[in-house]
Amino acid sequence: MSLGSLITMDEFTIQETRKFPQATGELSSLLRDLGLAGKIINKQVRKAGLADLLGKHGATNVQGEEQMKLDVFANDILIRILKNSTDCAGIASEENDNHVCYEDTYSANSKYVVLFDPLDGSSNIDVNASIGTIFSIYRRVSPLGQPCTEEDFLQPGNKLMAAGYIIYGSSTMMVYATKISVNGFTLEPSIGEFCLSHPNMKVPADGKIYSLNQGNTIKYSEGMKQYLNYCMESNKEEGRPYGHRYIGSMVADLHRTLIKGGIFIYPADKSNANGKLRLQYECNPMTFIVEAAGGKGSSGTGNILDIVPTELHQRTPIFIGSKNMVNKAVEFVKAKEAVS
Ligand code: AHM
Ligand code: MG
Repeated sequence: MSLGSLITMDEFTIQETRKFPQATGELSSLLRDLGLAGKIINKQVRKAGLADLLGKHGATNVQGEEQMKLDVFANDILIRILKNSTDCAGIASEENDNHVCYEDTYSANSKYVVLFDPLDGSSNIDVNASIGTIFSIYRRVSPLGQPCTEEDFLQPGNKLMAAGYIIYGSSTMMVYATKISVNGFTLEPSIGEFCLSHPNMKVPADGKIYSLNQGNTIKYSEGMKQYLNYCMESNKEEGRPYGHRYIGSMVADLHRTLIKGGIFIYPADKSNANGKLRLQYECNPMTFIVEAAGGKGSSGTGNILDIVPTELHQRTPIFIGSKNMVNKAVEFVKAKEAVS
């Protein structure tokens, strides 16, 4: 494709917004700000090995996890860019204990709040594997003109206005979803713009890949163990045994799932009743994206998007990806729970 025929993410978003006469353009400009943060983070990720950006930062975050230098850099950039944005009332980050309210007049009058995991999959940073930034955008419920409140950030996923991710992989891509579609944009480095490369993304209803940390099997429930056996069992007609792929970076594992189909699971286990992944920073935005693309996300007991959060950093088990595969996995888990 020649440079002249590319559609930039900004052009695309503005064209889409025009379909809704009541739209004010604030959401588009917020997406542009997030894209800008993604470009800056991308620049640092690409030269991390040369710029002394690999390795640990020396501190731990609110969840007791060690922060990497790039985690801290990405978090600072997002907080700063969204503060300068005229369309964001405040943020909540996986790396911060509490939400942050921007108290200047522009921000206090902004109707959106943004939540993010600045650099997901950070254990992959030092080994040069794909990592990503995950974001979600809610319309605030607190009154305009005043600082935002924690309530704005504790909304269920079914209230999301938009969600997306930026993946720093073999190329850099930004994928974002609104309720009506999911579109992917690849960063064209020569012009520094995300350009439409994956229009109207759809998750196939079935897939042939299961993705989870199989090393944890000993801690899984009986239902989960039986589902794993099902995945590994031979059944020519159903295309089993399925292939197993696990990068250990949710963004990367789900980007593959979005394109090729399959299932990604981070279940509850004997040591973690709610699994590992965070509802507000990882599971809600990813489920919103996958559902807008025709797939499904479940906690094993219900839809992820229907969970009403009670705290910012809460966790949930997740089964997400191709609809039929998610239904099957949840069937196994539920059936076993019913008899035990
Ligand atoms: P992080 O937000 O601290 O990077 O942790 C989240 C990551 C996910 O990207 C990934 O799916 C999961 O942790 C991998 O965990 P595990 O190493 O237990 O398999
Ligand atoms: Mg994460």
